[in-house]
Amino acid sequence: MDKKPTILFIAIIPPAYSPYMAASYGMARTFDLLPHKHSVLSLVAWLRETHCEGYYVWVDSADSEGLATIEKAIELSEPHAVGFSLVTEEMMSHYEIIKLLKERHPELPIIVGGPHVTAMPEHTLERFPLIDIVCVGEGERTLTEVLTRIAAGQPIPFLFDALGIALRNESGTIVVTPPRDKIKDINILPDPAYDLIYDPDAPPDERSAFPLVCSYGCYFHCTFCSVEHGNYRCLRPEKVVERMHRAQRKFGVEYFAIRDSFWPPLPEWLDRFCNEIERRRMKVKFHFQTRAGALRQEHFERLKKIGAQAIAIGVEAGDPEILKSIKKGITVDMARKTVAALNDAGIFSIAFFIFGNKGEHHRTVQASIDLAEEMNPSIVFYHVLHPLPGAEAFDSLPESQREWWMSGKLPSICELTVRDLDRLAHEAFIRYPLRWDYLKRHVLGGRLSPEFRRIARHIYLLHLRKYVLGTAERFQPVRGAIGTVKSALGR
Ligand code: B12
Ligand code: SF4
Repeated sequence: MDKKPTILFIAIIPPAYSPYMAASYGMARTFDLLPHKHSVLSLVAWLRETHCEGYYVWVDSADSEGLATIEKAIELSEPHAVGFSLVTEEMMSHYEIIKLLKERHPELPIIVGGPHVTAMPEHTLERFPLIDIVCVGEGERTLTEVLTRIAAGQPIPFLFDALGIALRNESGTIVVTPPRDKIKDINILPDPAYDLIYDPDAPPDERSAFPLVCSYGCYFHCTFCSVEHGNYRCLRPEKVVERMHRAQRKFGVEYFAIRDSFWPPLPEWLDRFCNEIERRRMKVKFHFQTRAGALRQEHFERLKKIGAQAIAIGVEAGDPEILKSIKKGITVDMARKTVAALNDAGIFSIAFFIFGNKGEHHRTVQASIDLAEEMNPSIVFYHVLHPLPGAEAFDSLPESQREWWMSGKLPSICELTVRDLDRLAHEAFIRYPLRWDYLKRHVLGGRLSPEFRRIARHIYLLHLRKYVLGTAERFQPVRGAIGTVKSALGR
């Protein structure tokens, strides 16, 4: 039998990768132990339904060991093409792999997709000459067509009539083809190919979260965000529960990382989701990010009962003017009410803020810090704005700064420098839990479960240690002694 059109996906996943509640917190639960790309799992599942095949290999870095692992995967899978799913910050590191690959396998076409290259298809082909095809936007149907035609022996320039890609034509000119229609009903998509990340020697336990995405697109227009705005579509809640059920039975998954930009799509959707979990008497654990103002305390109480562990919200800014200007569509008051409801329900609450949006200055940064402390979630993360290709914030950069991600020199779009923003974010982060209100709500009292109370205590103690060591370090005479203490503590 002829070999099916086959692609091998490659990713670099640094060993200590662990977002949000990072392993550096020394916690048993890191909330997202499997930072694998949902895109790869979705695409491979779709390929298998359309008479193609996909494999996935991930390595720690582009070193010789990583390369040997990739070589082995190529030997075993004999792909017709190699694929990469890329966000902006991965572009440069993954291009190192592409360079090494092309030296060894010049005949293998390199196909890339994901939010970064979707935002800059022409730039990708211009500045990264070893990339052959860019998939612009949703990849399922595009990849099936492109891969099938490549496997049938069509040279890449002949694919100029495939929709939703960018490529070089016969004369070497870069061509972006017309967009492909989106999949209208995403309920037709198969379950993600979880087998790609399932390791029978280390079956999932409650510390390993399997990713779950219930929606495509987004109907909001936040200026710092590069998702495709509009075209929001979601799975039926019963379909999602069915997927979770199958993943539990097939792979023993206990914990799901729901990775939608915001979840649930609507309160009524959530009711149906909860009903279905209860009807099936499923025992699951999960975390997700919701929007301020979307849910009330009774929702959180119900969610806690059916297994919600931690819930995050993107508050972004404490200054009402900044909040309005970034088009988040929420108010400070909505954020206050949501965090209060989460805390009252005893769910571990996480709030995200961004420092450095347009118009930011010392006073507005302070307003964010004040709001965070007033709301008093279980943990706060202050991020410095990255003006990402595809986001409105990126368009406000002068031409000369639009390749910042290639040099790694992050530009600022406000009057504070990135260095200032970094320092303010770091200091506020360390100080955040060091308050009596924090201790009272999350460590000594409140409704968190014993497990999460332990996590909050750990956060408190870790930050206290960092704060004390950091403060003492500023005094010249004790610097040496602090260095010794630090190395004794292993940090
Ligand atoms: C879940 C998620 C995460 C998860 C998992 C990340 C992951 N690697 O999958 C976590 C929490 C770990 C995470 C971390 C980060 N994320 Co994130 N994340 C998302 C989120 C909410 C959903 C992504 C998703 O799974 N979508 C569903 C899949 C099916 O869609 P998709 O990825 O777009 O893929 C489709 C197409 O793009 C295409 N496609 C994708 N790859 C390929 C490859 C080929 C060959 C082809 C043909 C097609 C194709 O086909 C797919 C199916 O249609 C998006 C926002 C969003 N709503 O999309 C942000 C988003 C992707 N993240 C973003 C960012 C910035 C980050 C971080 C850098 C944040 C940080 N500072 O730490 C890190 C980087 C981590 C990393 N190395 O990937 C940005 C990326 C912007 C950009 N210009 O690159 C986004 C778009 C949000 C934003 N702020 O704008 N993230
Ligand atoms: S940040 Fe805003 S635009 Fe981006 S996914 Fe979330 S709600 Fe949508």
